[in-house]
Amino acid sequence: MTADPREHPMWLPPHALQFLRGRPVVIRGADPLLETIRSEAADAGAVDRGERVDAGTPASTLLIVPAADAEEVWPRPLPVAGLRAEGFVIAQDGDRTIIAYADGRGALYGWFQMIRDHAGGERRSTPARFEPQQALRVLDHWDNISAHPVMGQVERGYAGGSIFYADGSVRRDLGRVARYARLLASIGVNAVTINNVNVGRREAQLLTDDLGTVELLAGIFRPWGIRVHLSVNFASPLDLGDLDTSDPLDERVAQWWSAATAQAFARIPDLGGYLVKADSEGQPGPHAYGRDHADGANMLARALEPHGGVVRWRAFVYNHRQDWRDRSTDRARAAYDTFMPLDGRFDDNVLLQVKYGPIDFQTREPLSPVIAAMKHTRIALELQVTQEYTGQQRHAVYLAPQWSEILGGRPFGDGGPPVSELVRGGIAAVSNVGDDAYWTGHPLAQSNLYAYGRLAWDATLDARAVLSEWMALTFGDDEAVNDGIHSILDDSWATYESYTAPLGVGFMVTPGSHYGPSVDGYEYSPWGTYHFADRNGIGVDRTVATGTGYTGQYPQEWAAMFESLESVPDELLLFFHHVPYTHRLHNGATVIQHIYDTHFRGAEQAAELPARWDALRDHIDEDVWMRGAERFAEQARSAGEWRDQINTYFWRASGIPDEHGRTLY
Ligand code: GCV
Repeated sequence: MTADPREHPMWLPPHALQFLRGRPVVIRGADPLLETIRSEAADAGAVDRGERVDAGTPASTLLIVPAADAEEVWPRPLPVAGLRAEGFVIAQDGDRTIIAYADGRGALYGWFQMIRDHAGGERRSTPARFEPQQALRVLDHWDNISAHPVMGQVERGYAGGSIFYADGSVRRDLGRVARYARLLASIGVNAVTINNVNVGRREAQLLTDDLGTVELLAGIFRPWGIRVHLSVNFASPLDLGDLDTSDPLDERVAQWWSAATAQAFARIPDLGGYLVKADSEGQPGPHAYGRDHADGANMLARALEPHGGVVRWRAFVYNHRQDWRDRSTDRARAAYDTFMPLDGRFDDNVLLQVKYGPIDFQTREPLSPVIAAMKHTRIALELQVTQEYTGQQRHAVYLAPQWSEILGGRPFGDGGPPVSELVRGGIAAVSNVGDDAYWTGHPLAQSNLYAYGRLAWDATLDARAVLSEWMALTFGDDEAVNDGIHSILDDSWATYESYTAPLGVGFMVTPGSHYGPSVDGYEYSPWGTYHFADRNGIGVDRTVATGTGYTGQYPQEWAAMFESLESVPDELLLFFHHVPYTHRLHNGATVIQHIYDTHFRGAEQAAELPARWDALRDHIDEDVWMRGAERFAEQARSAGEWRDQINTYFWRASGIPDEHGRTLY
């Protein structure tokens, strides 16, 4: 399937389907997605046996049938009763395999599960039933059509230009998009947003003047069960239409959106809906007219409702023009303060899309309190696959352990539901893909894209097992690669955390680019203030007792845990408390010594990575290996930079030397 000579495959290269060569296959049903499976099967060299199953059907046949037919074609009962949308059951009996599906997507997902099973040596003598936990599993592309003067073409993109657009319009060759769509289907992603949430004029025109582009892209994603979503600009009726307002309560504005939406659905009947960043970081929104977010979101929701579309309205709203001298403003509080009063006012087809933490995709943040608080609102969780604050695909950081922790968190205490159940509006994430030869800059960053889809489908999957799956589907069955990459990636999130900002304090990055250390980079900026370090101590007092009161936004179990120094987890200490450098963590070390120890150790671990990668040289495609080698060298260098800047800063601030006498500058 690889057409572009510069492009290296991700997972599922042709040899991963080799085992299907000559295999008889029966595919039953009329759903258009079955055509996709038929052509996959043909490409793999399988032998199409039509739809009949009888005594002449070979023993080794692969059966792909609607769940209702399972009883007729399979000798034993299968657990198909009440199979939910997109679900499937797989079973094996000798050499025969069955995929009994609920609908076309279920069949497609079953097909890829069967390939995954084969790569991982999994046999299904006991039938296994699969259903997604979340109905919406979406990747948001922050792609601009024309490059933005500061942000480039893909905002926070670390893998080259957009795979959709070049030279100010949609690409002529969309072969890579088709290959991407297949990969996304293989991990269960069922929606893609094709333009940046910061919607420039040209990108806003996708809805008004350039539906052809949307139609073209939707046509490529459709055979893979993926619906296209559009980011829209709230001011479009004013900027692109002929109205003098975009007030959501003005009837003319509502009509403008209804008409634009009807026009879009006439051409793209399965359009998924709109994604909106409003009154956030300079994007327009309802506040300009004295209206609130529910007014804005519901107006769009009503335009979409007759067509079955949803509006994803982002909760990433805060004051980015704050005065650092004003100690009463706490960016962490903003989403809850803004949206909690609106709980219960959103229409059913509004999904409030909430970043996992209250700040902004940091390496370590507590869960956003909005997720547990807004009981009458459908929340969609937003993750970031692109590594804006986690090494920008120059550092190898496997993010699945972070996502597992987020999805498994229980804000109402150990007996309460996990986040994966509190979230009822789906899971979204910012994509990490671009037109880079290796798709994701760092070749190992492909594992994050893979893991995102898998965890969005089933949040209880084990992050390490998912990594093994990805490797089996990418590199085949090679123990050295499997062990070597596990040794690089398993603890990579913890390693990255240890040499960057300490103990949950966050944001010690270079302003603008967000790459590399800058302890005070944002400390005196209008975007928020993050560490309050002085000669005595460090951290943000977010307690109810003496601080900003942020801990009070959580359900009582977590509010109490975060409020008290006795129970706050070490890794979030400085997010919630301002403490002296001599404060002792639960692990026994003082804060200052912990900073020194983790930074020396983290940089040492990063320095070992090039050698671990070196050991895999003969096992991995030469070009891929070379790209990785470049990245590991940079990671080792950058980790040393972080170590020296952070340690030296806090040595100078505190005057407390390292107990082990290591070099500080
Ligand atoms: C798309 C962060 C990023 C911005 C991004 C924003 C968002 O602030 O730095 O580039 O804008 O998040 O999520 O809207």
